[in-house]
Amino acid sequence: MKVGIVGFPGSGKTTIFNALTGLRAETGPGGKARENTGVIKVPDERVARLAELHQSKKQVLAETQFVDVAAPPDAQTRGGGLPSQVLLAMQGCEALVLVLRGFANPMLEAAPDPTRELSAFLAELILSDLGPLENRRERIRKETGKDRERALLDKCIDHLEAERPMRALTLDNSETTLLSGFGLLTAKPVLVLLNQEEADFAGGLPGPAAATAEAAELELMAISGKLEMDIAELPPEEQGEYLEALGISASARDRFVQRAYALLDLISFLTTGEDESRAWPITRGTTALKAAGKVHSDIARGFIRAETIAYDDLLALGSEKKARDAGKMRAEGKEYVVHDGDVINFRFNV
Ligand SMILES: Nc1nc2c(ncn2[C@@H]2O[C@H](COP(=O)(O)OP(=O)(O)OP(=O)(O)O)[C@@H](O)[C@H]2O)c(=O)[nH]1
Ligand SMILES: [Mg+2]
Repeated sequence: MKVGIVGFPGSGKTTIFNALTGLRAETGPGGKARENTGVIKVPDERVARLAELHQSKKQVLAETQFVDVAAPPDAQTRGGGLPSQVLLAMQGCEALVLVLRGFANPMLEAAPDPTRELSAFLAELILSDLGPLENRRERIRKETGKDRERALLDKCIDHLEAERPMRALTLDNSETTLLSGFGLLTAKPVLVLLNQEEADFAGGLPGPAAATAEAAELELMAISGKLEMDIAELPPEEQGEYLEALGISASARDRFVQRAYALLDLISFLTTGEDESRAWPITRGTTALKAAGKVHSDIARGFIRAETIAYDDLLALGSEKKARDAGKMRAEGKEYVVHDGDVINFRFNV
């Protein structure tokens, strides 16, 4: 699972990356050239309970990789839009955190205007999706046997031209498969983070930015990147004291991570056995076949079925055998949409 932290220069991407990962990547213009990568473990008590049940030797939590997507200084822009390296890096991510600048940055002349940044960035994403779809439509314009694909491309292009994200378009499985090679950016879940001064929190979310996010059907969350980063960089034993002094009870980073996980529509399925009990992060809507591919590409290739028990059923009944006897084990196929907490045993041909 890879989440890209994206946004315009100087919005605080690296600061927020540091806050999330507890790493110390260089902020400010000097840090621009590098793409920073860090990993966080998602707290999940279900893993420990499953490990207990099966005497697993190992417990593995879901990991989410965060990438601070910054444009290198010599980046090529595409028609005045986002640099191609940035678009490519975003395509490699399964979800995006869009950072808007809500604070006065002394390195930048422009006053903060998060509402404008939000609409401008979303427009960039739509433009970058239209390009390859239009190229493809042109290429297959006269080919026979492509009527379905042409109709699909027409539908997507009309939708995007109406300034709507692919995320909001209902597609069936075969349509999703046809589009999977395009890496469409507006199909990815997006969490919008308004990065503002701590002192500005009292006023709540600024109305215009909130309205723009709502119109785009996106969740908006306000944070103070700088404050969160300062907390994350303190030694663990001092974090508690500092939080207490600020009147915050839970660890800021944990709250932030859990919120981000939920808002980005990330869920976990579970695998368990003597070797290990493990949580695997996926986006909501992932099929059993794709989930199998997360565990191992061989499992996806030889996929037979996904033997699935809901975590709550397995725990209530106490064992796989009892769950099976009680009719709680389902044999699911490739197209099954995996739920949060599904305990899955993949059957596959080698
Ligand atoms: N006052 C204030 N400053 C912040 C906040 N977040 C980031 N900054 C500062 O703004 C500057 C830019 O922050 P970065 O995190 O480097 O921004 P960035 O988006 O990674 O910038 P580029 O990589 O150059 O695109 C730094 O000097 C940060 O210290 C904040 O919440 N409040
Ligand atoms: Mg940066």
